[in-house]
Parts: sequence; structure tokens; C-alpha cells
Amino acid sequence: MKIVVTHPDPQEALHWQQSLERHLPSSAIEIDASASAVRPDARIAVGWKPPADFFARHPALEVFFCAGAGVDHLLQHPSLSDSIRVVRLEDAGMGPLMADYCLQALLQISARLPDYRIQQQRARWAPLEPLTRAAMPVGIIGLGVLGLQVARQLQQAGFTVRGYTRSPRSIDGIEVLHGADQWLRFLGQSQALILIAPRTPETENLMDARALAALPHGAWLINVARGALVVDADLVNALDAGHLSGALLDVFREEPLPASHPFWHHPRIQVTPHVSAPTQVEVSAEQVAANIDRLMRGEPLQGLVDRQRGY
Ligand code: OXD
Repeated sequence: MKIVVTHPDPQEALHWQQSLERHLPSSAIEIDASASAVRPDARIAVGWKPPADFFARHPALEVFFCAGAGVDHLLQHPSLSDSIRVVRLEDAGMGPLMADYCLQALLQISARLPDYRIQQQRARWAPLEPLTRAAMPVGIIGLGVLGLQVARQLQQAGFTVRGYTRSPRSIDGIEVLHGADQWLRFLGQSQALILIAPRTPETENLMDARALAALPHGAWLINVARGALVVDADLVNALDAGHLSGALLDVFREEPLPASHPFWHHPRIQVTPHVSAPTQVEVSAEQVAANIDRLMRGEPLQGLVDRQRGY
């Protein structure tokens, strides 16, 4: 069985190749390192952000295993044919990392650390009231495999957590709102709003001026999903107007975030470079290899993406 690994970072490609080789010793695992390589017989690919001509050079591909949780870059690939099944990583060690990232962010906000950073720049010594957890109900948009782990960890730490999902869902111990009529109510109750939903045509530009205005005064926005969920200029306006207290952004419309982007220097925005839940290659390769075994046995794949739905 020939498997092709594609990744924009050559070190990551090598790491994937070596890890997959350990789990699939009888497969030939090749890195797609040359733009002229054509593999007419490769049926399986594993990777992240394949180059524009990748699918033309691999015409027999049946399954693409994404080396990440979000598959929007693949579904928007101009030459991904309808016949290729796309499979995403499910948790694969990312859930606890993302939960820690969000918890740390909320703890910093409650201790007013972002405010002290601004005060420090002005050499200002002014103790502030900490924000209690009761004063900071958290709303999470997207309660998939990762979102649910974040929700549970925040609950365990004493935060009140509500979720908003696309379709009605009942989750033990979490109030879940859904649908257009509950959207504004959900936002209005979210003193800290965390975005963990995939990027789909439905979620693109979700947090526009109207949605940001529906958040309570002084709310915080944390985005660990995709930059395209937020309208950048509307976020800056909401912060400048004092309606929002701050934003912690890990994902951006363009990554790396261009040096000229206003987010970099905004005093109320903290930028991190898409690190809330980096792919854990060892665990992920084990998950992908188990799925390839299932494929060989003709069993259903886990993490198969519904291409209509977008995740
Ligand atoms: C992602 C990932 O989808 O890093 O963003 O896995």
C-alpha cells in the first residue's frame, strides 16, 4: 500500500512519515517533496494544506487523512474531487491542550492580567477588583470533540458554561442553545465567548458587528477556531468603542498574521500563533494508521467528514 505524506513544513512531513512507518510497517510511505512527482497508484494521502497541483499529480487518491482537526483548507482546495473521502483528526491529544489554553486565558482575564499589562505600559499602579467566576459566564460556540472537552474543563474549574450548536443537542450538565431565535440570547449571556466551531459557509463572518454588539458590555472574545469566523474590522471597532474588554486570538484569516495587521498592536488584543492545540504527530499517526487498517478491512472510517456540512 502506497501512502503519500504532504505537509508545508518538511520537518513535520518527516515526523509523519516516520510515525506512520512505525504503525504501518508493510506500507510504502513517501513524502511529496517534489512538485514534479506524479504517483498514479497512490490511493491514500495524509497531510496538511496540500499544494495546488497535489490532486492532479495523485489522480487515484481515494482518501485524504487531514493532519489536523479543521478541514476547511481541504474542502476549499480547487481540485479536490467529490470522490475523495476526507477524514479529520478526532481529538488525537488536542482536546486537553485546547482546554488548558482556554482555561488559562479565562484565569488570566479573571485575575485582570491583560488590564495590568496595559497599565504597566503606562507605568500605572492601580489594583483592580478580580472578576469572579460567577461574573464571567462562558459561552462556547461549537461543542464537537474539542469544544466539549473545553466545556467540561471550564465547568470543573467553576465556570458556568453554555453552548451554542447548529442543531439541537442535549448534553448532560450543559445548557445548549441553538437556532436563530436563541442566538442573541446566547450571546447576551456570554461574558466570555469562545469560538471552537469549524469554518463553514454558515460560520464564516459569524461574529460581525451585530453579533459582537449582542455580547454583554465588557465581554471577552477567545477564538481558537478559524480567523474567518470573525469580521476583523468589526472586532477592532467593538474594542475601540469600549464595548468589548479584550480578545485573545489564536487563529487568523491569513496565517502567519501579516506584520501590518492592526491586531498586532492593538492594546486589547493578544495574539498567539495558532498554538492552542498543535497536532500531536505521534498520537495522530496512531489514529490515522488505525483508520487505514479499517479502510483495508472495509470497515467504516472514524472522523469521516460530511462534505456537505463542512466538518
Ligand atoms: C487545526 C489544527 O485544525 O491545528 O487548526 O488541527
